[in-house]
Amino acid sequence: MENCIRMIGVPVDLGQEQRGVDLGPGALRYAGLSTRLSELGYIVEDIGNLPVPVRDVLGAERELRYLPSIRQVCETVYLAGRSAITQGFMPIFMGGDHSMAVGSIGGVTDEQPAAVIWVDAHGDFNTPQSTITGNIHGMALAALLGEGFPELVNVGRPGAKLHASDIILIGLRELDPQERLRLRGSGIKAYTMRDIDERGMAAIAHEALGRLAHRTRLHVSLDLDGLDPLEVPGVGTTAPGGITYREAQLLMEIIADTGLLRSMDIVEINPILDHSNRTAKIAVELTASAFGASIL
Ligand code: Z70
Ligand code: MN
Ligand code: MN
Ligand code: MN
Repeated sequence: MENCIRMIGVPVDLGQEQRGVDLGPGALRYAGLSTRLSELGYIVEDIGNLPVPVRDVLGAERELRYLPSIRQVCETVYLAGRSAITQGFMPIFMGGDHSMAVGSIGGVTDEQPAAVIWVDAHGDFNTPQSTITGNIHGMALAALLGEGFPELVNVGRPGAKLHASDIILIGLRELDPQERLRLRGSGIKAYTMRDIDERGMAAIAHEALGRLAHRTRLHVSLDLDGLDPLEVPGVGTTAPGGITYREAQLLMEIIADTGLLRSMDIVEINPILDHSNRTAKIAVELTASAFGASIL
């Protein structure tokens, strides 16, 4: 059972403004995610896409930033994540924007806690008070720590789903002013691009995993905008100066070595802004490495 992966599509684009991230699950399927993981020896089950309302029919929710629908999607994702774990599967949640992580990380921690490595250019640590854009994908991590909209904080079960010590951010380079202050006061360990440049990804990956050693299960939340947009152009919010493909590969390989990876999010892929599905192809390779693919 250690050997079974369940792919779960979450075509949600309600957490941000750019059109196209709802096409992420299809892009990952076309890029061969299932085949690539099967080749590694996993039994892979794709359960298709979870029901997500299309924003074009949600006019009335626009002013609410689609909070009611995002909450409903996250409840559904939560149940799917919890079921996958209790049935012995390792779920891979294919986004969609990062708002869905409120459900996925909530669901996979329903029975047992997990540590999270959150790869992102952004902190996603805004609250309704600190946000500039109002976009809920920029609030996902805060909600998981119990801060912000109660509708998100209480998805699946009441209250925070993670402790600050359970999370490591890697790839950070763009924070809103209030978000920055919040993150500095949070106790969350974040490795910025400066840290990666100065110390190298290998040192950071090993140190990060050491800091998470109090947990026996690991979840990777991979926002593709953590990578450099020169290599990964198909994301909604591009931030220059990101993690290289090679650095990301190394991080995933070092994560795989722990044998602790049990679940993963792949989010923010925007095939409309991409070139020949390159971003999804890179995401497939990174996922394969996280699940144990090695060169030799
Ligand atoms: C900004 C906001 C964000 C992802 C962009 C950006 C947030 N801090 N998150 N892309 N995944 O709108 O709150
Ligand atoms: Mn994000
Ligand atoms: Mn991001
Ligand atoms: Mn983004």
